Amino acid sequence: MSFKPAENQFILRKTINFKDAAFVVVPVPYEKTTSYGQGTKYGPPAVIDASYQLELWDEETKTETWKKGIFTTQPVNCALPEKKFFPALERTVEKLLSSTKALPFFIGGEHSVTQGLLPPFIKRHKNLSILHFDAHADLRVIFEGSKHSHACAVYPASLTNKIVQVGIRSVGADERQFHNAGNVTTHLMHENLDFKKLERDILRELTDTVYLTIDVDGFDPAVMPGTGTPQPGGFQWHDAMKLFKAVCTKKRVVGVDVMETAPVSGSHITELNTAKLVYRLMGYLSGDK
Ligand SMILES: [Mn+2]
Repeated sequence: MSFKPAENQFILRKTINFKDAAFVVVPVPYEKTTSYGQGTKYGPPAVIDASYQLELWDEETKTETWKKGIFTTQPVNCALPEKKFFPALERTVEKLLSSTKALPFFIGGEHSVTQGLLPPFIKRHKNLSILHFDAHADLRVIFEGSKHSHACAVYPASLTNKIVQVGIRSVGADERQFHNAGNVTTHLMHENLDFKKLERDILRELTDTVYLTIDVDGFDPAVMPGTGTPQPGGFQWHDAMKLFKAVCTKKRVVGVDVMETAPVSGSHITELNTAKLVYRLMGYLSGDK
């Protein structure tokens, strides 16, 4: 089976054949549990619109990554009630993984979406580990009445899979027992400002097969101002790129999600930077290992 192309394709307006894609972009504009700033549901279309402002030649990777083939699907239906949405999302991801060898990039949407994305990857890949880039630990069992809250994004996966967290500078009293415990290794931001050491540590802690989940609030708010729950003191652009490059070139990355872009009226910074991040990661993932 194949997926229907979106009207607006990431980076290029021209639609390629689904079967020719090296990367599949899946917009997931889901927003139900945002607890502070709102607007993540507007993230995916804003990121795709912003992608047209990027140069096709990436000045760092020195490649025209679009030539590898990027196919953007129509957005996932996010109008379902919470209880139905997550099983439906899992089925969609399962179908996607059975239909293509292309590497999926999911664009959110609030971070709880990751709970619906991960199970098919966990089923398929033995010993999958998760690199979790975020300001927040997202390890709550339940938050404001929902297990599918953005504040619980990686808790279910932490019960079965290795999770390595970076950028973390906000941990709640009700989740602190889960950070640096069980399957979770948490690199608190202020304790890990030696980024060369951090890179060595995460490469050692991750298994060979990695899923990368990125909350844009892992970056400093100067880099990503448009996000629901910002925290001061996050990653600067180049420090984060070095870490991502190391992981993308030294591990087998099987899936990526980039979540929590919430456009700010009158400013395009966050969606443009998110689009650049997505294109850059595709560039890192295009090289030979
Ligand atoms: Mn976060």
